[in-house]
Order: sequence, then structure tokens, then C-alpha cells
Amino acid sequence: MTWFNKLKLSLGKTSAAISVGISKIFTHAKLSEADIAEFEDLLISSDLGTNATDNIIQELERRKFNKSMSEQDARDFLSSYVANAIRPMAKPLFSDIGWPLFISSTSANSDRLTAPGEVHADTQVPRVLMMCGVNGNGKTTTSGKIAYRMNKLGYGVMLAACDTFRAAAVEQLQVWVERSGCGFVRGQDGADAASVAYNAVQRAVNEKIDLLILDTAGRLHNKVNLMDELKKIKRVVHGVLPDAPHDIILVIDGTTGQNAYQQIETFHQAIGLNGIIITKLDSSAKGGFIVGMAQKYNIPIRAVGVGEDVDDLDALDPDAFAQGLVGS
Ligand SMILES: Nc1nc2c(ncn2[C@@H]2O[C@H](COP(=O)(O)OP(=O)(O)OP(=O)(O)O)[C@@H](O)[C@H]2O)c(=O)[nH]1
Ligand SMILES: [Mg+2]
Repeated sequence: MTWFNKLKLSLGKTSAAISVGISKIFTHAKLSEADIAEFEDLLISSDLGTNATDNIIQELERRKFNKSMSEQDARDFLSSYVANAIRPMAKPLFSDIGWPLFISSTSANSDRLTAPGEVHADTQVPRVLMMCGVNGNGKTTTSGKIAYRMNKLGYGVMLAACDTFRAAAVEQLQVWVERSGCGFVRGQDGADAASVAYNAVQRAVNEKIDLLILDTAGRLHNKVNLMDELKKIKRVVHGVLPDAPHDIILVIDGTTGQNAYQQIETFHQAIGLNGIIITKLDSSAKGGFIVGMAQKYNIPIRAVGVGEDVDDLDALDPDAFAQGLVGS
């Protein structure tokens, strides 16, 4: 299945609601105030958030109030609003430095890939990517998927188990190491997460690794000591390699909805995010929150997870997402 189809399936719940709603409201008759109010409710209940909803309604009123609007016009209007809202923030992982985009199977374009070995010819340092977020949102799985993809493309990749809370966490990451054939750094059980990160960066430098991924433990954003640990990991990594960590990625569970905003704000304040990855868009995600998120925060959305398999990670395609959400 292509990722677009997966996304369409995944957004099915939201999309069905929006789709049915649109068919019901936009009936070729002139739009009444009641129609507009109903459309507004529909957008709010699809998790688009109040700001995006207000903007959409204002635009709709400006353009179409008291005129008729066909179902198709309404879909196109909403779909293009959503795509345009997301587009500025849809910046695939590594594309900024000419690293491979995550290319969907439908639009593979191998011309755009940089050859392995050229990547760090000028800098000679590994790119360090730090994954963080609340419990169970897909950090380890996403780390594994990225490692698998990059290793398959010929890059030297290393995974570091900075989740030292649970032995099971290390083992889970090890499964991904075996699957992807990349390097692995782990500490003793209960080791200090920052010390694992420290060793990992040193090893990655010595072994001329291209990409080092630090998989950290899940932590509630309101637990101060856990957030401090994250700051420490960042500090220690920065101490070994001044530009690192290059990517500080917040992983967000796509079923979280508007609560994602709180997570973004606390993690950003603690460690300064420069990327977001949204996972689980395949499991009845209320993906509407991504629209408001893209408008509210200036943090690029680096990839989306659409399943548990190795290949279920891709760039966020604004048009495909919009069509999936609106049911076009
Ligand atoms: N359907 C679906 N499941 C996913 C996706 N990403 C991760 N998962 C599943 O979500 C569950 C949690 O994923 P993990 O990668 O362990 O999450 P984590 O953030 O590392 O969890 P902690 O380390 O406990 O905080 C696992 O069962 C994954 O298989 C996705 O894109 N789609
Ligand atoms: Mg984990």
C-alpha cells in the first residue's frame, strides 16, 4: 500500500466526518448562517483548533456567504486551506543539508539523494539526532525506522539506548539494531542516560559514523527531574560536539489531538526543539490538530509515522494530507 493510501485510511475517521458533513452542509442552496455554524462545529470537532477554524470560517464568509457553494468547491476550499497551512512547516528530515528525503514509494526520485560518504566530507562529524517526548509515543520505533532507512541507503548509522530506565527499552532498541544492521551503544542497566549519550557521541566520532540517533526515555513533560535529565543529555552531547545535537525532535502521538500543544511548549522551553515527528497517523488519528500546530509553532514537521513496519515513515506531503483529511 502506498503511504498516501495508508494516510487516507488512517485519516478515515476524521475524513469521513468532514466528508459527510460537507455533503450535508453544501447542498447547492445559498449558505445560511446555520450552515456556517454547522461547518464551524464540524471543524472544531475534527480537532482543527479554534484559530484555524476561525480563519476558515472568516474566509468562507468573505468569499461565499449568501452565495451557493457546491460540495466539491467546499472540499477544494478546505483542502487547499489545510495544504497551505501545513506546507511551510513540512520540511523532511535531513533535506536541509541535502540528505535523503524520505521519499514515498509513489514518487521515488533517487536523483535527489546525496551519495554516502559525501555527507560529512566537509565537517567530519556525525549528525546527532535526539529523540524525545512523552511515554509511548513512538520514539524507539521511529529511531529504528530512521536507522533502517539510512542504513539501507548506505550511511553509517548508530543507535544509542539512552532510555536506561527499563531493561526492556534497551532490548526493544536492540531488535531495531539487528533489523537495520546499524551500530549500537548501550550502558549498564540503570546507567546515567547522559553517560550513554556521551559514550555514543565519542564512539560515533571515532568510528566516523554519519548519523547517531539518541533514543531517550519517555517522560511526562510536567516531571521536572525527567526534563532536567533531558537537558543534561543535551548539554553533555554539546560538550563533546559543539554543534550537536543537530536535530532535537519531539515525537508526538498522532492520536493526541490538541494536547500536543502542551507537549510542544514544555519540551521546547526545556531543550529547544527544531523538529517534530508525528506518529500513529494510521490509527484513527484526529489529524486535524496538525493544521493548528503548523500555524502556531515555527517548528518543522520532519516526518510522519503511518504504521509499525520498518517502511512506515515518510515525509509529510501537505497535499496528500489535506486530501486525506478532507476526503477529496
Ligand atoms: N500504528 C502505529 N503504531 C506505532 C507507530 N509508531 C510507533 N507505534 C507503536 O507504538 C507503541 C509504542 O512505540 P515505542 O516506539 O515503544 O514508543 P516510545 O516512545 O519509545 O515509548 P517509551 O520509550 O515507553 O516512552 C509500539 O507498540 C509501536 O509499535 C506508528 O506510526 N503507527
Ligand atoms: Mg522507547
